[in-house]
Amino acid sequence: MDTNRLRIAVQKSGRLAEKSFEILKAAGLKLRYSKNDLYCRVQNMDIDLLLIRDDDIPELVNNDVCDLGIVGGNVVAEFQARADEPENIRQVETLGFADCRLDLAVPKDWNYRGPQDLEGKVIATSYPALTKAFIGEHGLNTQVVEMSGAVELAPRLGIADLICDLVSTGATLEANNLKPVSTLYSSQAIMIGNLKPLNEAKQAVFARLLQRVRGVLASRENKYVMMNAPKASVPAISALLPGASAPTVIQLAGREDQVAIHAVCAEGVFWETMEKLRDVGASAILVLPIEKMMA
Ligand code: PRT
Ligand code: ZN
Repeated sequence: MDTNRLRIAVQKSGRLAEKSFEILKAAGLKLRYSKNDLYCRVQNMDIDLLLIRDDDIPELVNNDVCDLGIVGGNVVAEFQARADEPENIRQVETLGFADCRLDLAVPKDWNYRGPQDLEGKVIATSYPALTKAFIGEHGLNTQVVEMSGAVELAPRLGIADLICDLVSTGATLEANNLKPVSTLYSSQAIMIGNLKPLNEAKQAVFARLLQRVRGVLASRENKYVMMNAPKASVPAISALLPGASAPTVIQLAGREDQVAIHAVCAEGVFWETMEKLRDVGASAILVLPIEKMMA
């Protein structure tokens, strides 16, 4: 094991895998791997990827086998809620994909009024530690049955009265005649790291990687906006540009009263915004994606 190469744990296949690779590739990592590989050596940086099941990622970062991991916040929260001893994990960055919620869901015909209604009931879940923490907080006498999958079937099979499961669109609950009543945890993919300081070589690679990952995330959120306008409209236009700091104003050649305005907008630029810009005098409005950003 090369102690100077940064090791990152990534889900091998599943809901996180593709987007995790996408971010790393966008950060400039040259990756070559095949479906059966458990390990991927990055060709142009001192980084190795370990391709594994998402459930194993917190533990591998916690015990220092990997320096970093990309995993759902829900899996990390469950790991932390389960741990008997303090763990060595920290969140490095939120990555803005794989959004979901860990919800309590009950049969649709329940008239759920609050946690007190869970007294004496049975909850099926793949997240027993987070579920028990919720029960503990509310001082309830409620039983938890751990299931590794198909949790949504539990009420129908008579295994449990209700469930605590991940929800994104809500279609699975709907299909099983269940409704969400309470959110225990709001999740997205996160990058985690070990608390122990890295050696000098790894720290340098980590700093570079993190700056690039942040640049990738920022470039996704930001748009480059350009337009022409009469000089007098500049204040009104600046006020309309969402999340933009001072725009660049350039004199148009041969047009005394006309300028070009360029700005990086930190929020979405919608058709409504473009229509308002046009109403205050802007023309030839362009909204462009940004490929890379570095502060
Ligand atoms: O094989 P491995 O163990 O690595 O993968 P896995 O099967 O355990 O996990 P995977 O790939 O399914 O999910 C990985 C991570 O994706 C989760 O830990 C979450 O952080 C995130 N994620 C985002 C989701 C969902 N959305 C999601 N909808 N994980 C699971 N679901 C399931 C949910 O359990 C339920 O069965 O999808 C169903 C609900 O979806 P909707 O759209 O019908 O509400
Ligand atoms: Zn898993």
